[in-house]
Amino acid sequence: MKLFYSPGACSIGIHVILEEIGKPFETQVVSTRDGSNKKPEYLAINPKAKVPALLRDDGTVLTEFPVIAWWLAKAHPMSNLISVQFEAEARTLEWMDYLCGTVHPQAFTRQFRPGNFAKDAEDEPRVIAQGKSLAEGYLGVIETGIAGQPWLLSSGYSVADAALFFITGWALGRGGMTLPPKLAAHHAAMLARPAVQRALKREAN
Ligand SMILES: N[C@@H](CCC(=O)N[C@@H](CS)C(=O)NCC(=O)O)C(=O)O
Repeated sequence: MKLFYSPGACSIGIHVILEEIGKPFETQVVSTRDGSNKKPEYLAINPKAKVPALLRDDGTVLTEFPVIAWWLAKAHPMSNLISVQFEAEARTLEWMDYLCGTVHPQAFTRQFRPGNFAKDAEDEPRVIAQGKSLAEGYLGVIETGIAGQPWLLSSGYSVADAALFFITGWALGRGGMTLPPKLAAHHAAMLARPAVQRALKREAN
């Protein structure tokens, strides 16, 4: 398998999941900062021009964070990255959809790429402020919904925690936010995991 990622992007969550699984995998940096994701070489791999993308051993490429995470967890059941209980699996997917489909684009893409939303350059500060305000609200929803102490789900650590990790990382880093207590504990617990440390180290190189 090969993961296409951009350092510091949401792809860190899939990077963490691959490290948790522990099977050998390759990585290729596709920087979204320098626009490498829009170059023909990468568009041939993922026409959506987004990271993460996962090249699987059968030569096919899977995209969309929640789907890659779900597929990796189901393909490696011994890693215990998603509950085998029907309801808990649904809750895992529910969290990943919220984190990747709402919190990521509405709160953080607004702040980091305001030009995607603004009418013109003068409108960008309004878009950033809107992103910050949405982020506060969304983090409040997650804080209230954390059931696992420190993990998101009472069923235990899962791929949804890897998705939350990129959100808390952005909130603390480029977002300049202070995390509420349960989210701060979640982030600290993630940082203590050897798989997370390995992924962060590779992305820093
Ligand atoms: N729906 C996609 C979104 C992925 C996404 O937006 N990735 C960002 C990095 S965090 C990206 O590739 N941005 C590049 C761009 O929009 O130019 C998913 O869940 O995987």
